[in-house]
Amino acid sequence: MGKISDALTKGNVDELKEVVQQALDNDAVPADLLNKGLLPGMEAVGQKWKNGEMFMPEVLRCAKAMSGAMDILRPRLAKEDLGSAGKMVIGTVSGDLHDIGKDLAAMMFEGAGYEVVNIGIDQPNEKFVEAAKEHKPTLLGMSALLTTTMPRMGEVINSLKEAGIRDQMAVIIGGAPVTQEFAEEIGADIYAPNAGSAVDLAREYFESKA
Ligand code: B1M
Repeated sequence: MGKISDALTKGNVDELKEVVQQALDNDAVPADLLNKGLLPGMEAVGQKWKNGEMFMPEVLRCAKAMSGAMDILRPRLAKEDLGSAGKMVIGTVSGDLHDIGKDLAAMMFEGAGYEVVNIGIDQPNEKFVEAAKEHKPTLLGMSALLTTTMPRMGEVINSLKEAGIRDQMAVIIGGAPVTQEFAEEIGADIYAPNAGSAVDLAREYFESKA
């Protein structure tokens, strides 16, 4: 497990894939590789980032390595091993093409064990609602980088209410121009100032509701 965490925190995509494949070839339990190797590794990356000990290009490399390892592991994991932390639908709102922060947040959630459905950029309000109906997430995430597209977030929340499904999920929003005040104004449950803290904030939110 140490080798897996090491390769992950180094952001070494090929080494991590190789170590994970070797472990599987040696009959390691897939869920153990996830829970005892990859997830603690990704948690360490998140912490280092929050503490300013790691910079974004390194975090992106680690997240990419995590993603590559998950591609190998996913088909080997029993359904019940996945999504134990919850299910998330995430996208960038209509009119907005920025995806780096959104993808970073998606990878952090995937790294934390969420099953993530990333619906992409420039997604019309109704696509969020359709995806929420189809995937029944515990968490719906929206990203906006433009002051002109931020209002779409509130509109999506209103559409979720109209569809009668708003209470079935928590809504988390982020993006450079987004603020806590704005989140409260539009009735989002969680505002995440950065992708590193998003997972912890979601965890705290769900714990407060439990
Ligand atoms: Co654009 N852009 N851009 N841009 N762009 C900004 C956002 C801008 C601030 C630049 C500026 O003028 N200083 C400005 C917005 C001004 C405003 O509205 N206040 C701007 C503009 C104006 C535009 C265009 C209109 C430019 C033009 O064409 N005239 C145009 C709009 C296109 C459109 O969307 N319709 C445009 C286009 C582009 C590119 C396509 C060239 C490119 C995007 C490429 C891509 O995403 N694939 C781009 C880029 C790269 C930027 C900047 C330089 C960098 C954005 C970025 O990726 N940052 C940006 C200036 C800046 O922010 N310094 C700028 C890194 C990323 C990790 O940070 O996305 O903030 P960020 O995500 C953070 C947090 O916000 C948070 O976590 C992340 C990591 O901590 N977070 C979440 C984000 N989403 C989250 C979701 C969560 C949780 C946390 O949960 C759901």
